[in-house]
Amino acid sequence: TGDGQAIVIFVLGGPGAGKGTQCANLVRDYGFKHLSAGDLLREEQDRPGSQYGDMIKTYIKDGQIVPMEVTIQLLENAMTSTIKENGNRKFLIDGFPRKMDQALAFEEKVVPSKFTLFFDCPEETMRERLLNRGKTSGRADDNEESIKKRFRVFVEQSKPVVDHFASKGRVLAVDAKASPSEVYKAVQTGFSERGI
Ligand code: UP5
Ligand code: MG
Repeated sequence: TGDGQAIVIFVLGGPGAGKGTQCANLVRDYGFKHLSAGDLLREEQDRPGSQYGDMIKTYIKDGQIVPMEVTIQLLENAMTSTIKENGNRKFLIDGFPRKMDQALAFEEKVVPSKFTLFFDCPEETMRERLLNRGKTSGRADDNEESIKKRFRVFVEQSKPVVDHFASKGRVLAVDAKASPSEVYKAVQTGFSERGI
């Protein structure tokens, strides 16, 4: 694919843990390209003529995980065009992999990740953040019902991915309850400990 030399950090954490917020800081200070799987799916959903639009819409509203072929293809396309356009090979892949099969497929077919940055946050805190954001976000899944489903999918399917990587010593876990700037400080400390 030509993405073989890319440096990939997976950014995981429950819905509303602050993945997107912290990725923006890392883009500013470290020159990463931020690829949010959720954002890419929402863009594909809205792309005129997309054969996946309706499917993606249904999955997102239900908090379910879109079949991995679609998401991996969107990520690979975005990586390839970033590398081609500006030579940047440093990627934060946010909100992916969300399921064990996705983790294995991506690391085998695209590129192994350097490590996973995990934002650890209690559900109650995430819930408050999402309901608050839902007042203005326009996101179809920022409502009580969808949030409940997203939490369940995270616990049952996505957290096991984090646990798997952690068992191999491949996770930088950060407490995500504090203010954005305090969380970011912990991220920076962890990055410098890893030579980044
Ligand atoms: N906020 C952030 N940090 C804060 C802090 N420290 N203190 C106080 N407030 C804080 O933050 C959420 C809100 O909290 C914001 O208002 C922010 O200001 C505030 P954000 O940074 O957006 O959190 P994030 O973790 O990015 O939350 P997000 O809602 O994006 O997480 P999800 O994982 O639920 O969403 P995502 O877009 O990744 O996925 C959506 C759906 O897409 C999934 O449910 C699934 O259906 C589908 N999907 C797939 O199928 N496959 C994939 O691979 C990826 C997604
Ligand atoms: Mg996000």
